[in-house]
Amino acid sequence: SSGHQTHVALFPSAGMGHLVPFLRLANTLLRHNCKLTLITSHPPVSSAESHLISRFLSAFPQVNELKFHILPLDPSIANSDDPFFLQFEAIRRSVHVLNSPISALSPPLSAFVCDVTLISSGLLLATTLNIPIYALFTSSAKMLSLFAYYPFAKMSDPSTDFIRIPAIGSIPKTSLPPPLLINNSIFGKIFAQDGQRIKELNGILINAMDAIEGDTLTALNTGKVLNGLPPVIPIGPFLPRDFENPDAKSPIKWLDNLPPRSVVFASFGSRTATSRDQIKEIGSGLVSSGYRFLWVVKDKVVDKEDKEGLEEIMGEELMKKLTEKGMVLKEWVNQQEILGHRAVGGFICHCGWNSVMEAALKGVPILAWPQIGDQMINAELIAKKGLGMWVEEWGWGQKCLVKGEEVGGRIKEMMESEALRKQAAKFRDEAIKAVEVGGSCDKAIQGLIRMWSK
Ligand code: BUP
Repeated sequence: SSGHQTHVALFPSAGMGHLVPFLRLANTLLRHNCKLTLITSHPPVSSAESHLISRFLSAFPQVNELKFHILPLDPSIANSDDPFFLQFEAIRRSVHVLNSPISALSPPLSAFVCDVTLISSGLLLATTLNIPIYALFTSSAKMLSLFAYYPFAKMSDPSTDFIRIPAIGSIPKTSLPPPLLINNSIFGKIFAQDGQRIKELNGILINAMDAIEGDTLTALNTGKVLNGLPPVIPIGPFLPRDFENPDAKSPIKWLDNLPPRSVVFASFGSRTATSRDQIKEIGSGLVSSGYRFLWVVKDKVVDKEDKEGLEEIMGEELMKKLTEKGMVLKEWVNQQEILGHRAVGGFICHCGWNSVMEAALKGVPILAWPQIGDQMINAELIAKKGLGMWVEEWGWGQKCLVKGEEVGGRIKEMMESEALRKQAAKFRDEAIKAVEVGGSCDKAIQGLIRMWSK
């Protein structure tokens, strides 16, 4: 095929929420016979990232890994305690190191795809090589519209509590990623700097689909959000792939013996820790819901530091009640397989965008509980589209304490909602259509490769 000579470099940034979609895209490009160079930053923040990269590289030995050692970050600019944000910044500041290894690649690159937090860095590299450059946007199209419009938003205007994005609507400032409200935060600076340069890209790839965000995608692509944006190309839903399977013991056998839609799956994503007090309330909420549950607990932000046993975290009494009705785990699980299991009927989800799209692909309703970042914007979106419910009063999961009784009640509400179940099933059907041979996703990828191979 004409894709044979197409050589694409992929440059993800830190965190599983960024790495996972890059490797799923990589897998798709490999299926279309592209040659790939994967740029990996060392050392990575979490073990989850190192494990996934090794699994990917051993499944696809033909992929060229370009290992790149990040330079230590000057502590005076390290005004954040989020290890993933610090890594974003460290990668950005080390990127010149890549100039010569990238120019030396053979065959020469046909295209460069960088993370959304690496747009300035990617532009620097791609411009010297004179090749097309794309960003992979790792969140929703709604979030992309904020990213594009942000440099023009009057953030500091005290007379309004909203940001009004043309053709999209108003987003309350309290729903924005919290670092955007803090002066000089790393995240805010990246957002402003890279947002401004978005027009210099050849295109933006996004794990989105028309069935969920058609209105926003159209607004972005017709200049209604901002004039002069490059094409926004929806290539979602990304398909989870076999190489992602962890070696850890699988809860699937446990699920196999349970009735359809009888289990609640609870997970709060890969990059936040739940406070001890909130863990206990969630535990009692799950027990009081009356449903069976599968719960992935994260007690530390970075997995390498997450060492304490469940018994110690929960206390003996709660642990006993939990194990009577459910399964509680502290290790990385195969989320896609769990969501796809017939026994799972609902998902308490932090609304990281990958997880939202996985739930849509499997037709599982969501009880949204945003923790940080873009997650509240995503939560609002899925509540509006009927893929899930969102209890606005709960606020940011990292800031409030929600009582167990309340959690239990909302779980019941989600599990019993016929409307949510129907709507989620509708999205699943649309998602399946999009990824079929000849579907929207397939066509978009083929179009890109054709363009790159010219
Ligand atoms: Br935790 C966990 N197993 O145990 P998101 C996550 N995942 O497969 P994030 C597992 O990691 P941000 C686990 O399926 C998804 O593909 C999950 O990405 C998978 O959220 C990915 O959902 C996590 O986008 O942060 O990483 O918490 O909001 O920054 O994307």
